Amino acid sequence: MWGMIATWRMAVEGLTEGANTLEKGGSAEEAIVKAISEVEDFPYYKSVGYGGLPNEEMEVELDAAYMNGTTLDFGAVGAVKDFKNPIKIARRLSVEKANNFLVGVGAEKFAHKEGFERKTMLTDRAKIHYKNRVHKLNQQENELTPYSGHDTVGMVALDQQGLMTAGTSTSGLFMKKPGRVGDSPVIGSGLYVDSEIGGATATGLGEDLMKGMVSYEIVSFMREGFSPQEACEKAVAKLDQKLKERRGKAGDLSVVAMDKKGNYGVASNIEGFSFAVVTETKAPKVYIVDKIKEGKCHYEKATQEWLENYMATRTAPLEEEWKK
Ligand code: SD4
Repeated sequence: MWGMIATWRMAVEGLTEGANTLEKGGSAEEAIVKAISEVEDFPYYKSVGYGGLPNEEMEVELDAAYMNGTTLDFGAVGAVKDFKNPIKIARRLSVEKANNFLVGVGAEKFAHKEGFERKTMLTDRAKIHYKNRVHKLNQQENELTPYSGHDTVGMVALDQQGLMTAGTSTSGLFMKKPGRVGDSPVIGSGLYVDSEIGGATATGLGEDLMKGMVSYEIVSFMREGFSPQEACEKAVAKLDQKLKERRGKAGDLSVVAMDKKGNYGVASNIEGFSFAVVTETKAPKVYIVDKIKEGKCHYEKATQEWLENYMATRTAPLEEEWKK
């Protein structure tokens, strides 16, 4: 059996590429790096790689992580500027004996020394998003939340040899403070994988996801014998409830998981979360997830209309509201 699951609709092209590798017997490591790089390179996805949304100072700072579920090696970068594929830097760091998680200037020095490709990651389109947001902020109080339809990519892959891997890549929260690092590169929170059990990855409000170390929690539930679907539902319901009880509200929490047999699961406390999945027996497809209700999360295949509308809105010309 082989398979791959990922957060959000935008992962499906990358996932399809990754599936080609897995189908031919390629490794889950190669598949995930290829799949996530593809998402990073696509300029219209607003929270990943090239075209990612900038921080408060209009700079794109990227977080990414990679984990090998057999050796438990991991590599991660935080707040990295102007490198084309942060996931590749994370993967490279995973083979170091120490210094596996580097941030800011340190991460950039490492990437430069290792010859990773540099690229200006701020696009004209992202600048318009930024200026429109500043304009709105000047008009009204606005809380820092994940961009609606936010797009952090998180993936879990299983190959024919039984290796499982997980990876994430994001520009984090739109308008974050310079130097802010979210949950995505934090092992246990943004992602976790153990080839003997399964893997999970999360997207949403990093500051809340980290309060529950949600990916590790899901893998722990799977270790106890819960299916990936039950494990995702339990982890999201538990954290959502805890946050509401103790803090009065819970941020966006969405997760996906796959076990070592290729069974998968998903849960979210928001409407409109989407995910993509492929297995040996199922072609790559996108599903739309309903908000968790009474501990259960339902999902349905995305309609053709939804898929077309998604791409049309992502690529539509942007209005420069700040000029009006
Ligand atoms: C973060 N979890 O940096 C990320 C944001 C995210 O889709 O998932 N956006 O907090």
